[in-house]
Amino acid sequence: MALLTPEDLANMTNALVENDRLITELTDYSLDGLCRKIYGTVPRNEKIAIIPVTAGNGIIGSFSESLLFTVQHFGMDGFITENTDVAGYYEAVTNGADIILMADDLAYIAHNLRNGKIAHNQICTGRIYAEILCHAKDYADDKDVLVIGLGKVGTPALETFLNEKQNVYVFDVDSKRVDEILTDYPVFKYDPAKEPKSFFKIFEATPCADTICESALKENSIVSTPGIPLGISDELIEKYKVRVVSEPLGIGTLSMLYDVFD
Ligand code: NAD
Ligand code: 2YG
Ligand code: MG
Repeated sequence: MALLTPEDLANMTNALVENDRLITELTDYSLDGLCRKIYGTVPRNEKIAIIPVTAGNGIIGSFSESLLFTVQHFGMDGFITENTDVAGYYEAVTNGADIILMADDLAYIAHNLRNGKIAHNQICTGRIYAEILCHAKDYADDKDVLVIGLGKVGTPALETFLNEKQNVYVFDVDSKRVDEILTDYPVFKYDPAKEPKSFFKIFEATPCADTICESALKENSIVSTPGIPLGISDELIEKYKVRVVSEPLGIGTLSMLYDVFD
């Protein structure tokens, strides 16, 4: 898995605020309002503990701080434990934490200690970035959506689109993965070389740049993408007046928290 770097998180606070503004413009829901709608949950003064984890490649500078910013920005009560790992877990629980946020190199989870619910970042990130497109008010009647990247984030996004009755077109550089997806889900293959098609709604979750080609775009397309780095060039954004929802950590984190709330 591609790991976040402190550079990815350098502008995270501004990006979260700016993306919340854009999501509200596109959907008429603020980010927390959209989470409330799709999960049917609300925060109830839970105390959220963020535990830094040293396993594997270790602490990522600004990771815990970015989670704390997200929690507090949306009016919730959070703290970063002074200790890391197991000692941090003990500190969190003995200090009354209701929800634990912690990540190693393989999994970033939210665990609600009161109701037992657990959430995984990849699933919740795919889901919220997909729901943003499903709720795009300008394109409520256009059901076609392109999904680029069919991995651990893209697959739950695809499932969300199908649940929301969208027509899903899929692309991945790994043709075996495309074949698996075509076998398992009622989706269409997107093949820009043989059959170009353009979309108002594009979801992207790959670790590569420039995955979104010009022929996939329409004037005023919306790209909703957790992928790092960004999959669309500045030139194409400008040329097609594309609105891009993209932020490295906070949107997915809020989605995880609403997934484990009551
Ligand atoms: P993954 O490795 O499980 O899946 C990535 C998929 O993209 C693979 O199927 C791969 O074959 C495909 N791919 C790679 N290059 C491609 C290309 N050029 N064109 C089309 N498909 C291509 O990874 P993942 O866990 O699904 O994560 C995807 C991206 O999302 C990563 O960049 C990850 O860092 C990022 N991510 C961001 C957030 C966030 O909050 N912004 C959260 C989780 C993951
Ligand atoms: O506690 C810490 O500082 C570290 N142990 C956190 C490690 C997180 C590793 N995971 C990633 O970098 C991501 N691919 C998942 C994070 C979700 C948002 N992109
Ligand atoms: Mg995010």
